[in-house]
Amino acid sequence: MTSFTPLSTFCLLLFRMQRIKSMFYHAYNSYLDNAFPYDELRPLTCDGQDTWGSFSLTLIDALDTLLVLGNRTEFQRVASLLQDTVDFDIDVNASVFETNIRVVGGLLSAHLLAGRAGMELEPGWPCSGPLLRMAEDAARKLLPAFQTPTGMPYGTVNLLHGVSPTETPVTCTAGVGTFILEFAMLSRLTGDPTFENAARRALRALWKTRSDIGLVGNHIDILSKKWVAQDAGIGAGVDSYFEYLVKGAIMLQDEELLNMFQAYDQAIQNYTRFDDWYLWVQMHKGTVSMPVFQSLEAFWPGLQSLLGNLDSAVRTFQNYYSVWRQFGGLPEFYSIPQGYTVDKREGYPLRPELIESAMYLFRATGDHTYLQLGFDALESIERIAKTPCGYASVKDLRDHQLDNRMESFFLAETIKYLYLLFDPTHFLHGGGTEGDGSWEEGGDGGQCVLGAGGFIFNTEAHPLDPAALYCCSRHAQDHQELRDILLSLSQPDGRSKPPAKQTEDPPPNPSDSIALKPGEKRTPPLLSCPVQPFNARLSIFGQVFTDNT
Ligand code: DMJ
Repeated sequence: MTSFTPLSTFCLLLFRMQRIKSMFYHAYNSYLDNAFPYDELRPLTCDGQDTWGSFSLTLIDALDTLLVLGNRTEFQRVASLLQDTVDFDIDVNASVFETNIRVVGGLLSAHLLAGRAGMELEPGWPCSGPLLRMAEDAARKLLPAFQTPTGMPYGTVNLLHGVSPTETPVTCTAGVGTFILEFAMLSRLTGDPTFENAARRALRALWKTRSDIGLVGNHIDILSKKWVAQDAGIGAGVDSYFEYLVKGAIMLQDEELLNMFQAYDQAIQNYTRFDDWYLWVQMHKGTVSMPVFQSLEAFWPGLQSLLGNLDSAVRTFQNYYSVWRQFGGLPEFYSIPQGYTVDKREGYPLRPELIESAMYLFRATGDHTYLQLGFDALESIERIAKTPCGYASVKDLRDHQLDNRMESFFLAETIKYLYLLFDPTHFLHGGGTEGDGSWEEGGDGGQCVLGAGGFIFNTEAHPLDPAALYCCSRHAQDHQELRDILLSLSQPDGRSKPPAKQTEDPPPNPSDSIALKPGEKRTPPLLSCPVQPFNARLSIFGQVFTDNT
């Protein structure tokens, strides 16, 4: 497709890429001027606030977007600034899910792109480096959440003290199953298998809880393994679990993950699909509990295209695009039978999912419908959400009221996917074996070829390079050999013992499950999950999420 792009289309694409750059810098500069070091910009009051932690989240999340837009000098400046200013040793209750996808994912991706960004690389990169150490540091803070009898993590962890004894054991499905990409990459780069093992243990435990008809619900008690919210669907609370099974299978060439997804997909197609929409159904009976489309579901056509299910992906995309055209954005919830928004769910917080699907489908089909969606999105966001100080979440798509919030995913994902949609030759689309397509340096023996096989985007649009997994395998082997030697030296008879076999479900020490010391002051944390607070009582009536008024 790219070699035959007519000149007029080419110029149009270039023009749109420029506009997206301007959008990015309008928001980014405003964040730096008015909100840094807080997590997020408040675009109506032109100041900042901490939201998901207290780690300059927007800057971490936006770091790789700088490189995507070609700004190597600012990438270098910010990478150094973050190393000097961000500290994860803080007494903050953080979402395990959000910290992983935004912070660990953002730092890992920036680490892997550091060579291309012209950063000075330390010997051993990409198997070592300051951004990798930061990612590892952040991920280590999350590990106490995984020390549970089931291996499924708590939703919230205190970065300094670990999991509070009063922490709720109820978390959403995505909060259990969205770790394998970042944790496996971390383990393979650093040679420490702890992260990947934790993610796999959680995935296997979750898999065992599926219903007889092969579906999972929305919120689970990670201690009792009981489903607390039994609505099964592909949207809020579940979405990235399925995404990580597919992308994990691709990135790690892992059949177990693919088999899991395919079994789920069969049940999803059987029970939840209706006219190429996906409804919410009761996980044990398969009866419809909510005939609603949620904006978070719009990632699904993109995921289907990764699996080659193009026909179905195209039809579902058309359904979702019709909702976009109706409102000039995607409302959080859309009632399919009524063809209208759902009460209290009329907002559009500038989410990326439909644009993300458009990017994949444009690459797969070359159909200009997807460029049109990108153009519509660009125009809508400029018209409805732009403020003198950034871009604001739309509180209500019917009257264009705004909220004083700019989520970090706007710069990490929405802008990035828009730009990549309009730049079909971007290095992140992969396929390059020369020039800009690959990057050769570092790794064990200096034979690391990065970027030649494409990238896998984590659920926050942070590109991960599957080729890097192989750069550090010798490094990991050396680590293992060193560990074995140290172990053998510590044996009384000096003889080496064979390394202990990794069990699938290692029983944790119960005292490890809570890292806070008795008597310490704790704030009862909110139920935490990717999207919104959850109220089990309302879920019984088929309204999965609480009214946030
Ligand atoms: C992002 O943080 C991630 O894409 C997550 O998987 C879902 N929610 C937001 C974007 O909508």
